[in-house]
Formats: sequence, structure tokens, C-alpha cells
Amino acid sequence: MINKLLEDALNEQINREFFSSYLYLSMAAYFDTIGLKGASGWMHIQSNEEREHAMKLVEHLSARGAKLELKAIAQPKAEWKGPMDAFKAVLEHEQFITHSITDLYEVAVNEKDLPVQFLLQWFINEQVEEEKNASDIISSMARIENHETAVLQLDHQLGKRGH
Ligand code: OFO
Repeated sequence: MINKLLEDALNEQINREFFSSYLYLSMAAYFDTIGLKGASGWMHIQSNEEREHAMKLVEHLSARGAKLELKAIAQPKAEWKGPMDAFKAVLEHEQFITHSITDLYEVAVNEKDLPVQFLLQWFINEQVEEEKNASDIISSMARIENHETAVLQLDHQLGKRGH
């Protein structure tokens, strides 16, 4: 059995992962409206991954006989000032998620819940990758921001994301 404090914290994280999925879906639609199909595709993949993150936690609650509590998902933003602004928002959001996973891990340590600690190690590694991906795209954008052709080339590259 999972203790109540940890169960609540896991349900909170599930809500954050679903919100992440919503946020990136909203960004996918935004990129679509500004004609950057590659970045839109990148965001769709990111959005699907976030749903998978939520489901990993949902499945764990179920395996442990704990209660799933699906809370309302907040409405994400729908507009950004441009591609750079959107990817900066991705990085900022992922940094927030990293903090939130760290806090959750601390609860699991305090509650001496080893299965949750093992599960969260996967998320901790994933956050390193998520933050790196966003930072790398921001760096590339910073170099080309005002060059339309280069932006389109980068968009083409983002469209090649496989997972
Ligand atoms: Fe973006 O890693 Fe889950 O939230």
C-alpha cells in the first residue's frame, strides 16, 4: 500500500503530466497556425510523451492498489510571441516539472517507499533529456532568429523527430 501523503503527491504529479500534454498540444496548434509544421509535429510527439508519463504513474497507482484521483486540467496558453518565446516556455515548464519530480522523490524517500523511488529515477533521467532538448533548440534559434530561411531549415529538422 502507498501511504496517503505519497498517494496525493502522485495524483498531483499525474495532473501536471496531463497539463504538460495539454500545453504541448496547444503549442502544436500554435505552430500550425504560424506555418511551422515541423515544430508542430515536434510538439505533437512531446504531447504524446507527456500522456505516457502520466500513464506510467497511473499504472503504478493501480499496481499498488492506490486510489487514482483525476483532477481538472488547467487551460494552457494558446498564443506565444514567436517560436523562441514558445521554446523558452517549454524549458521553463520542464524546469518546473524537474522541481516537482524532485519534491515527489523526497516524499517517497521520507515515506521509505522504494518502488516509487525506483519509478521516479526514470523520470529524473527523463528530465535531464527534456531540459537538454529544449535548451539545444533555444540555442539554435538564438543563432538564426531573424533569418527566415534558417528558421524554415530548423523547422524541417524538428519535423524529423522520431520519438
Ligand atoms: Fe516533460 O516530462 Fe513529463 O512532464
